[in-house]
Amino acid sequence: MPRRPAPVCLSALRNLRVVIAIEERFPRASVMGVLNVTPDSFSDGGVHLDPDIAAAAARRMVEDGAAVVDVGGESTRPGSGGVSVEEELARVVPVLERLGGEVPVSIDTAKAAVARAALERGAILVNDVTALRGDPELAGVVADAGAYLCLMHMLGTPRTMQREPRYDDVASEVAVFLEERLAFAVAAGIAEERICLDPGIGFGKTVEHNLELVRRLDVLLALGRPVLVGFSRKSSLKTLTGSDDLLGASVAAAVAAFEHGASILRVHDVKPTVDALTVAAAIA
Ligand code: HH2
Repeated sequence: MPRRPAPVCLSALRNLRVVIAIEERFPRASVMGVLNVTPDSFSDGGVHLDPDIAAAAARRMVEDGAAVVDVGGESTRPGSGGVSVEEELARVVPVLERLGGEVPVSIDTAKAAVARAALERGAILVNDVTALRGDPELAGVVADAGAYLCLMHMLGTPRTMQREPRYDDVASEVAVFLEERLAFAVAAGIAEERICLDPGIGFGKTVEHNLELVRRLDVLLALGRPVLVGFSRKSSLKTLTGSDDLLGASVAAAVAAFEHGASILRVHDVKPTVDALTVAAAIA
C-alpha cells in the first residue's frame, strides 16, 4: 500500500511559525509614518483621501526611512465620534490594495473586521488605540494572524478624553493599565514578543501629563516591552511653542522620546525625524 502523507494539522503549523520579536523587526529607533485616510484627522485630514495619493505617500515614507506606515481610516482626535466599519473599510482597503503588500503597513484600527481586511492584504501590525477594549473579536484576529500589536493607553474615549483628565501619578497609572492589557493580550494567544506598548500622548492627558510620561518612560520600559511614542503634531506642542508650524517641535519630541528609551516613533514628517534620530543615535 502506498504510504499516505501524514495529515497536516494547521494549528500545529501555526505554533511552529517563527516568532520574530517586535524589537528585532523594529530595532530602536524605528520610525512609523502616519498616513491618515480621513477627512478630519487633526493634522493631515483630507490630504490622503485619494487612494493613489495615499499609496504614493506611503511609498515615499518608506523611501525616506520609515520602517512601517500606519494607515488609519478613523480619526481619534479629541471630540471625534467614530465611523462605521463600512466607511473605515472603504477608506483603507483601496490604499492597501494599491500597496500590494510591498510596503510594511500597520493598520490603525480598533475594529476586528478592518484589521482582518488589512492583515489579509499584507499588514503586519495592528495599532489599537483602545488596547483591545473596543472590539471583543480583535484579539483573536491578531492572534490568528500572528501579527504585531501596539497596545495604547487612553483615559476615556476620544469624545470625552480631554475633559479635565486627572491622575495621582500618571506614569504609574499608565503602566498599571498597560501591564493589565499586556496580560489580557497574551492570555488571548498573542505572543508577548509581538507586542509593544504606548503611553498614548494626548489621549486623556494634559500637557504636563504628556511631558511627564516621556520624562518617566523608564516606568513603562520596566514592563519589558518596547515602547512606541506618538507626539508628532499634537496640540501640547502648539501649547508649548505657541507656533502653528509643529515640525521642529515634533522632531524634538521624537528625539527626546528616543533618548528616554522609546523604540518606535510615530510621526507625520518622516525624513526630518529619521535624520534627527540617526544623529541622536550616533551620539548616544
Ligand atoms: N495618535 C493618534 C492616532 N493613533 N496610535 C498610537 N499607537 N499612538 C498614538 O499616539 C496615536 C495613534 C492621533 O494622531 P493622528 O493619527 O495624527 O490623528 P487622528 O487620530 O486625528 O487621525
